[in-house]
Amino acid sequence: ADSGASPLPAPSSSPTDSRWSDTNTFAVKKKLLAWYQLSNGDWSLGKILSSSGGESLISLLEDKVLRVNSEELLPANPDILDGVDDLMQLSYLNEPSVLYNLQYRYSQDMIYTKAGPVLVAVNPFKHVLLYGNDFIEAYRRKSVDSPHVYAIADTAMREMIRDEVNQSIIISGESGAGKTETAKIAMQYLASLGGGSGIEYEILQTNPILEAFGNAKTARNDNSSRFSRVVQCAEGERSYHIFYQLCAGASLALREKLNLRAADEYKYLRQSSCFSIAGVNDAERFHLVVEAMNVVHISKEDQHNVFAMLAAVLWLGNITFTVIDNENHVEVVQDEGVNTVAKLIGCDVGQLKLALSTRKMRVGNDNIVQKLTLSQAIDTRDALAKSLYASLFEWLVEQINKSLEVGKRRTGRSISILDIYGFESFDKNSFEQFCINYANERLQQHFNRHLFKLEQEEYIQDGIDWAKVDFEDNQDCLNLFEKKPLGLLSLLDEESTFPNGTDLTFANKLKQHLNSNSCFRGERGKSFGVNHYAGEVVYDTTGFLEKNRDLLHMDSIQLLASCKCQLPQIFASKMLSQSDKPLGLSHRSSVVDSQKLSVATKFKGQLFQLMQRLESTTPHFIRCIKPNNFQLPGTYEQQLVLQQLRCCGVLEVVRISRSGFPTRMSHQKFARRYGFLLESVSSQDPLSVSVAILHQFNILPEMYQVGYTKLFFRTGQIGVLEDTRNRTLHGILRVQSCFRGHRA
Ligand code: AOV
Ligand code: MG
Repeated sequence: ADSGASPLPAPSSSPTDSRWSDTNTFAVKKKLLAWYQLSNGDWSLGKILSSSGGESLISLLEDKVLRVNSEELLPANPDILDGVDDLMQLSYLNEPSVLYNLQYRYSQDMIYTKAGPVLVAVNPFKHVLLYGNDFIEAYRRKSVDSPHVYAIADTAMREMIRDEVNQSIIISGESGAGKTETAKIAMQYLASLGGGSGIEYEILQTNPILEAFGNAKTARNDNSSRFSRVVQCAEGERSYHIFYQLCAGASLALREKLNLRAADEYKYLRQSSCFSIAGVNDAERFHLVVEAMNVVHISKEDQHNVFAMLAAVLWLGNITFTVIDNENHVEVVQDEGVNTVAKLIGCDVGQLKLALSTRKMRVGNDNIVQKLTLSQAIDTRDALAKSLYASLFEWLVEQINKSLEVGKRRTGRSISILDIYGFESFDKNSFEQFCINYANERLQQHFNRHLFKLEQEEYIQDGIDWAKVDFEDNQDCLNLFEKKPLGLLSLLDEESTFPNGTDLTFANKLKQHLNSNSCFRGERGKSFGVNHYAGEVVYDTTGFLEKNRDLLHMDSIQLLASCKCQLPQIFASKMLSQSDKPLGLSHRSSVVDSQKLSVATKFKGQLFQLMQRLESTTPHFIRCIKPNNFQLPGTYEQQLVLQQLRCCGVLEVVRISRSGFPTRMSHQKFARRYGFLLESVSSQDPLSVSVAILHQFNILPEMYQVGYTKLFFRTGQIGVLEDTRNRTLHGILRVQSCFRGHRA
C-alpha cells in the first residue's frame, strides 16, 4: 500500500528536524545568527563574524565580541520567523530559539503560542487586551486564528458536536502559572455561546464562591487553589479567603449572631501574621460572594448556616486545654471559645468538652473511656475543625450542582475543564506536596499517552515507516507510588495503622523496601527523595502519618450527629456512611472501630475516578508557564521558563508533531473530499483515487505516507489541497448562481 512514498529522512539528519541539542548539523557560516550561552545560563543572540579551526568569532548584542568554540553555538532562526505563533514553524527548534520566540511574543502581550497541538500560555501578571465580547465574537466567527484559550474552547465545542464525544480541556502548570485564570477564560467563552445569561451566568458565578472557599494566599500565588490548610498556616500565607472575607464583611447583625471577631483574634488565622492581600478588599469580596450565592440559588437560611460553620471552625481553634494530672491528661477550659462553638453547631457544651478530651474505646467486651493527653486533645480538636470545613466545602459544591441542574435540559454531552494544583517543589515538602505531585504524575502520563503513545501506535498500526521518537515515560515513578504491597502509598497506609508507627519508622521502611527503585532516593533522617517527571523532590515525612490517618474519631462524629443544627447532622451522616467501608485492617488495633479510609487512599480513589472520566474524552491541553517567581509583569526569566518547558514536555511535543505526520485522513474521506478534482477517473477504489489525487497535485513523496487505512501528511500539506478545493467549489457556485441569475 506504500505506493509512491519514499523512505522517510531520519528525523535528526536534516537541519529543520534536528534535535535542539544536536549542534553537529549546524555548519557555522559567516554572518549567520547564532545562540551563545552566557555564564549565567541565559542565551544571547550573536552574529558570527568569522570561523575557522573549530573556533568562531561572534559579536553579541552590546557589541561584545567573543572568541568561542564553534560547537557551543546553536543556530538561530532568521528574523522573518521572529514570533511565529506555532513553535512548529521554527526552522531551528533548539531551546534558545523556543525561549526567544516565547519571549518575543510575551514582550508584545501575545501570551499564547501553539506548540503543535498544545497551547502554551505565559502568565502576563497584568491585564492584557485579549478578552471580552469582541474577541469572543471574533474567535466564534473564526475571523482571527492567533492562538488563544478561546480558540481551544471553540475547537472543543465544535468537536463535541461533530464527533458526539465528550471533551476535556486539561490545564496544567506550576503553582501561580495561571491555570485557574485560564479555566475561567475558557468558561467565559463557553458561557457566551449560550448568550451570556441564564444558566451560563449562574455557572460563571460559581467561580467566586469556589475560590473563596477553596483558594488561599500562598508564598507563590495570592490566589492559590488549595486544600487542607484550615488548622495550619505558614508565615506570609493565609488560610482560605472566605475566613477573612467573613470577618471583614459580615453585617453587624451577623457578627452578633455568630459572635464574630476580627481575623487576628482567631488562633488558626494568627499562625501567620499575614491577614490581607495587596490590592484585595476582603469586605468587598464578601459581598460579591454573597451576591454569587444568591445567583446560584443558595437560600438565605443556608447561607447563614454556612457562615455559622465557618465561625465554628474559627472558634474551635481558640479552644484551650488545661493539664489535670501528671500523665498530661487534659480538660477543656470553660470559656467563650467552647461556649460559642457549642452554640454555633447546636450541641451541649458538656458533650463537646467530653468529645474533645476523652475517647470511648472498646476493649474486649467492655466500653471504657480514656482521657486524652494534651497533644491528642489538640489533634482531636484540629481534626474536627478540618472535617467540618471539608464537609462544608463538599456540601456547598453539592448544593451548587443541584441548584444549577434543577429543571434544566441537559444534552448529555459535556466539556470538562480541569484545573488542578500544579507540580510543587519547595525547600520543605510535606504530605500535601506528596499528594499534589502524585496527581500531577498521573496527569503527565495521560498527556504522554495521548500525545506520544497514541501517535506512535497509530503510525505503527497503519503500517507507516516511522522512526520511533523516545519520550520520557513516567510509569516507573507511578509504580513507585502505586505498587502493592511495596509502594509509597501502601507502605504509608500500613505504617499509619500500626499503633507504634511514627514518621521515622515510616521513612526507614521506605528506605528498606524501595531503595532499588530508580525513582526513589533515601535521604538522611526522616526524608526521602522522588524523581518526578518534573525533577527531584525531597519529602520530609514529619506529620505524614498524622495527616494520612485523618484523626477524626467516632466520638467527634457522634457529637456532630447529636447537634440540633442541620449542617452538622448532614455532615455526620455522610461520614458514617463513608466509614462503612473501612480499610479492611480492622483486625489490627482496637482503635480501628472508627477507622475510615486513609487520606492518601481516598485521594488515590478520587484521582482514579478523575482519570477514568478523562480517558473517555477527547483532551485539549493547555500548558501554563510562569515567567517569574515574583508575580511581576514584563519579567521573563529564561531559566525558569526553560525548566517548565522541559518538565511539561512541550519541546518533545513540538518535535514529535513536526517530525511526524500530524494531519491524517482515511482513504474514503480523502477520496470523497478531493476526488471530484481529478481530471480523469479510472477507478472507484478509494485508495486508487487517493493516490491519483496525490499524483495529480504533485504532493512530494516525502510529504505524505500511505497507510493501510489512512493517509498521513506533514504539516501544511493539506492546506494546498484545501485551497484548490475551495477555489474550484467557488467557481462551481459562481457558475451556478450566474445560471440562476439568467433564469430569473
Ligand atoms: P494557578 O491556578 O496556576 O496557581 P492562577 O490562575 O491563580 O494560578 O494565576 C495566578 C495569578 O496570575 C492570578 O491571580 C493573576 O494575577 C495572574 N494571571 C494568570 N493568568 C492571567 C491572565 N491571563 N491575565 C492576567 N493575569 C493573569 V495554584 O492554583 O497556586 O497551582 O495551586
Ligand atoms: Mg489555581
